[in-house]
Amino acid sequence: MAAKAKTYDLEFLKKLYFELCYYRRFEERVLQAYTAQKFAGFCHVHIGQEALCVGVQRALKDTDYMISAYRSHTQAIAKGIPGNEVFAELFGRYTGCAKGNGGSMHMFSKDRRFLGGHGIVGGQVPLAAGVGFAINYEKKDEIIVCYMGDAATNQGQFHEALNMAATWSLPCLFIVENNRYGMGTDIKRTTSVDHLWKRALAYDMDHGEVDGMNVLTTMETVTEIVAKIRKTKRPYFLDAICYRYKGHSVSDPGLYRTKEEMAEWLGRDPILQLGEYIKKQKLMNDAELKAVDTEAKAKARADEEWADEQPIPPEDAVWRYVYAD
Ligand SMILES: Cc1ncc(C[n+]2csc(CCOP(=O)(O)OP(=O)(O)O)c2C)c(N)n1
Ligand SMILES: [Mg+2]
Repeated sequence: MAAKAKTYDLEFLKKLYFELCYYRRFEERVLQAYTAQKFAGFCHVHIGQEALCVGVQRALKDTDYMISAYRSHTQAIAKGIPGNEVFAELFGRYTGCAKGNGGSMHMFSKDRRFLGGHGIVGGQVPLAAGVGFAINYEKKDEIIVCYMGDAATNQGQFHEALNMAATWSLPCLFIVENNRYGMGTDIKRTTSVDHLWKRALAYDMDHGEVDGMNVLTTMETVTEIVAKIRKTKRPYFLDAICYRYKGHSVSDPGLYRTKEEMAEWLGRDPILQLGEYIKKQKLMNDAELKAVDTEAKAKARADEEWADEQPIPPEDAVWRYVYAD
């Protein structure tokens, strides 16, 4: 782990470690539940990319907004939607965060300011610019974080939205979760630039790159960026380097990746890295780290068990929420 000047106390590091483990264990249960046909539709997990969602959330206020793509179960939890309501949403239950209407790709909470869960690649990017416009219009101090995948940066609407965000100086933090693949396609085959932050140059937008596998580096970098956005009201484009350990979706066996590549990235596992850092600081030992993980596993299990008991929506609910109230 990058040795930063800052030091963190045990309680804080333990919380970060718990969150990383919880998101991992949560998603493992999601995969098992899908395989056991407890729910249908698409299912994209975030396993391997947890450091980003933990690190970014630490830099935000509850009043900030977040919007994302379809790989967003754990981002929704990080933004404050309880894990049991995310699980219930996966199962299409009435107490799910979107009343069972959304499912895996469409987590949503107006109260928690998590504005989806979007299945159209890049579809959330202009929406984020719109929210940024509204924040400015209402003269608020909030920002919006807009996550997207690397492939989304080849979408037309991405470029239109970045242009407007830069032109109108909107308080948007665009974060590319650069896991280097769009479904099974290596970005080298589809993308003209070697570093995705270069996309921002075309719009004269502030930009940077971060090791998105390292939770402390991510948290520190994003905290600085968010402070800058609040101060300057200018948008920022962050290329966050990361890797997903599972297939694009549950139906993808991932045959386009080599064992060597996978092994290299497994060596950078965010949970492993933070654990090593904590041990090096002599704050916890292996057994204590394992106890945190066990607690995380139990929480993920309780979320699913709660969701199992929840009611399905009543029949007339199918007619509700078709149009906004
Ligand atoms: C406009 C559009 N085109 C194609 C698809 C099909 N599709 C779904 S996910 C995906 C790849 C996206 O990859 P990336 O943006 O890198 O996100 P990741 O899955 O790696 O998180 C594609 C092409 C879609 N959902 N929307
Ligand atoms: Mg990708």
